[in-house]
Amino acid sequence: MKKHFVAAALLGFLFQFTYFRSSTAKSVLINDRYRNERSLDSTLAGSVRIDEAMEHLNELQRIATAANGTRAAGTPGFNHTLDYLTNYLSANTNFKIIKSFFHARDHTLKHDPILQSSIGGNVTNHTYSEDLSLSEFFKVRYSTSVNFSNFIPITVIPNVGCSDADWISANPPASGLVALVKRAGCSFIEQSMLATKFNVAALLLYNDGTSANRMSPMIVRLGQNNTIPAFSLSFSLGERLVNAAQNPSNKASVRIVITLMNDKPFPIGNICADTPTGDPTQTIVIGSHSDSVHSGPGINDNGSGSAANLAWAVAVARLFQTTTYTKYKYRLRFCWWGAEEIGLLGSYFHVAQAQNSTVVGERLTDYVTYLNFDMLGSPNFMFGIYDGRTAENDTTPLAIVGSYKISEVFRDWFIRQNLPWDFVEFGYGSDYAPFLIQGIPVGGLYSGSSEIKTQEQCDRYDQFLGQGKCGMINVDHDPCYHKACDSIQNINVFGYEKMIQAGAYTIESLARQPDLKSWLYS
Ligand SMILES: *[C@@H]1O[C@H](CO)[C@@H](O)[C@H](O)[C@H]1NC(C)=O
Ligand SMILES: *[C@@H]1O[C@H](CO)[C@@H](O)[C@H](O)[C@H]1NC(C)=O
Ligand SMILES: *[C@@H]1O[C@H](CO)[C@@H](O)[C@H](O)[C@H]1NC(C)=O
Ligand SMILES: *[C@@H]1O[C@H](CO)[C@@H](O)[C@H](O)[C@H]1NC(C)=O
Ligand SMILES: *[C@@H]1O[C@H](CO)[C@@H](O)[C@H](O)[C@H]1NC(C)=O
Ligand SMILES: *[C@@H]1O[C@H](CO)[C@@H](O)[C@H](O)[C@H]1NC(C)=O
Ligand SMILES: *[C@@H]1O[C@H](CO)[C@@H](O)[C@H](O)[C@H]1NC(C)=O
Ligand SMILES: *[C@@H]1O[C@H](CO)[C@@H](O)[C@H](O)[C@H]1NC(C)=O
Ligand SMILES: CC(=O)N[C@H]1CO[C@H](CO)[C@@H](O)[C@@H]1O
Repeated sequence: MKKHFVAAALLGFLFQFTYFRSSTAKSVLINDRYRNERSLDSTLAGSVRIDEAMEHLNELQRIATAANGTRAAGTPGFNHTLDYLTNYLSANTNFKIIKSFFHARDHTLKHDPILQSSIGGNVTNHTYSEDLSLSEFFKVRYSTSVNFSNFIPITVIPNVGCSDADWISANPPASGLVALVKRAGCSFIEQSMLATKFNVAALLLYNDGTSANRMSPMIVRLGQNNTIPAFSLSFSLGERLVNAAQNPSNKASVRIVITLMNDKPFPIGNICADTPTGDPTQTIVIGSHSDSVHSGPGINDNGSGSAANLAWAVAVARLFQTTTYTKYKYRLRFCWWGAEEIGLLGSYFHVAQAQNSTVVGERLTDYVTYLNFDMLGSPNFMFGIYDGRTAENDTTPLAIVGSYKISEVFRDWFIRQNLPWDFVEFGYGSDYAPFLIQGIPVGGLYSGSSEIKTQEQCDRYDQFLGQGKCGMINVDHDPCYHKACDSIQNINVFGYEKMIQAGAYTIESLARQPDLKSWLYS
C-alpha cells in the first residue's frame, strides 16, 4: 500500500489543506471518507474524489515537465495528455471512447512581430503591443511566418481591394510587393484571397478612421488556409504609408518579421467518452480543454478542468457499477477539447461535426445542454458561476432561460453548503461559445484568472470561510495565469475540491431531472 501525503501550502499564503490518499481505495467503490452524501446533497458529489483529481494533475505536470514544460496543441506534451486521458478512461470506465482528429494551425507568436517602414530613407520601427490602443500594428490570425531580408516597396490598392478590378489597377502592380488595403465592405478574408491571387509579398490591412472606435488596428482573422503574411494597422499608420507611397521618390517600403511557433497545419484530437446507458438523443455534454498555452504547463488553466472531468467520469462509472445507484435517464458525454488556447478549435470543430451528422446520438439536436469546466483550482480563487443571463448576445432567448436555470442549480449548492459564490459573465473565452451560439443552454464554473479579488469579495468570503481565509485582496485570482508558474503548486486544493463537488452536484441534478428538456427549454 502506497500512502502519500500532500500538503498544499499554496504560494505560502493561502489555505492549508491536507489530506490522505490511499491507492487501495481504488478497489473500494465508495470509500467511507467520501460517503458523506447527505452533507454534500449529492451522491455523485460525495463519491467524486479530490485525491484522484490531484493525481491527474500531478500526471499532467509530469507530462509537461517531460515535454519542455508545455502541453500546448501540436507538441508532444499534448499528445501525451490525450494518451493519459484515453488510457485512464479505458482502464477505469466502460464508457465508449471516441477520438476525432482535425487539422489546425497554431498562430501563437514566438516573439513580438516587427514592422519597419522606410520613407525617404528614414527608417522607423513601429510600435507593437497586445493593447490595441497603444499599438500601431497588430498580428493577424492565420498570417504565415516571414522574415524579409530587405525592405519591400508598398503599393496602395485603389478603392478598398474588394474586386479584381481594384487589384488590376494598382500602380505599381501588387505582385511581389506589400499591398496596403483599407478596411472595407467586403471581409478581410475576401481581401486576403485577392491579395493571394495577385501574388503579394505581404498584406497590410488598415482601419478606416470613420469613427473613434475605428482608429486602432483591427482584430483580423483570415482563413486557416491563408498562405500570405499579414498585419492589421491603425488608421494613422495606414494613412501615413498611403501618403508616403504617393510620392515615388520616397521609395516607401517596409520590412516585416513574423515568427510563429508552428506554421504548418498539424493534427489535433478531441476525446469524448459516453456512458453506455441513457438516452443518446438527450445527451448532457460535459467539457473541458486538454491543451495548455505554450508558455507553461497549464495545470490550473485548464488542467484543473480536465482532471475534474476525468474524476467525474470515473466516479459516475463507479456508481453505475453499484446496484444501489439508479442509472441516469440521459446519456452523459464527457469531452476533452483540443486547441482551446489557439481559438477554441476543438469545440468549434465538434459542434460543426455534430451539425453535419445524421447519425442518431451524434447530431447537435441530440445535445440538451453543455457544461463547461475550465479553470477550477485558482490559488486566490473565487467560487465563480457563469450567469446564464449574461449570454444574451450570443444565443437565442430560450437558451438564456435554460442557462440561467443551470446557474441557479450551481448557486443553490454553494448556498446549501454555506459557501460564498460569485456570478461571472459569459465572454467569448472558452469552449461553451460554440454551443451557446447554436442555442444550447450552457453552464459552468470558473475560479478566476486575471481579475483581482476585491475587498468586498474578500469580506464576503471571510464571513463564510472564517476570518482571514479569503486569500489576497487586490491580487489576481490566478497570478500565474498563462505563465510557466501555472504548475501543480498553483492549485488551491480547498477551493478546487469545492468546485469539483459543485460540478458533481450539478451534473447529477441535471441528470436526475424527470424531463430535462422541458425543464430547460420552457
Ligand atoms: C524546448 O523549448 C526551447 C525554448 O523554448 C526550444 O528552444 C526547444 O527547441 C524546445 N525543445 C523541444 C524538443 O521542443
Ligand atoms: C501527435 O499525434 C498525432 C496523431 O497520432 C500525430 O500525427 C502527430 O505527429 C503527433 N504530434 C507530436 C508532436 O508528437
Ligand atoms: C527624415 O527624417 C529627418 C529627421 O527627422 C527629417 O528632417 C526629414 O524630413 C525626413 N525625411 C523624410 C523624407 O521624411
Ligand atoms: C529597430 O528594430 C530593429 C530590429 O528589432 C533594431 O535592431 C533597431 O535597433 C531598432 N531601431 C530603432 C531606431 O529603434
Ligand atoms: C531574420 O533573418 C535575418 C537574416 O536575414 C536574421 O539575422 C534574423 O535573426 C532573422 N530574424 C528572425 C526573427 O528570425
Ligand atoms: C479558405 O478559407 C476561407 C475561409 O475559411 C474560405 O472562404 C475559402 O473558400 C477557402 N479557400 C480554399 C481555397 O479552400
Ligand atoms: C461538414 O460538411 C461539409 C460539407 O460536406 C464539409 O465540407 C465539412 O468539412 C464538414 N465539417 C465537419 C466538421 O465535418
Ligand atoms: C447586448 O445587446 C444589448 C441590446 O441588444 C446591448 O444593449 C448590449 O450592449 C449588448 N451587450 C454586449 C456585451 O454586447
Ligand atoms: C474559463 C477560463 O478562464 N478559461 C480560460 C482557459 O484558457 C483560455 C485561453 O487562454 C482563456 O481565455 C480562458 O479564460
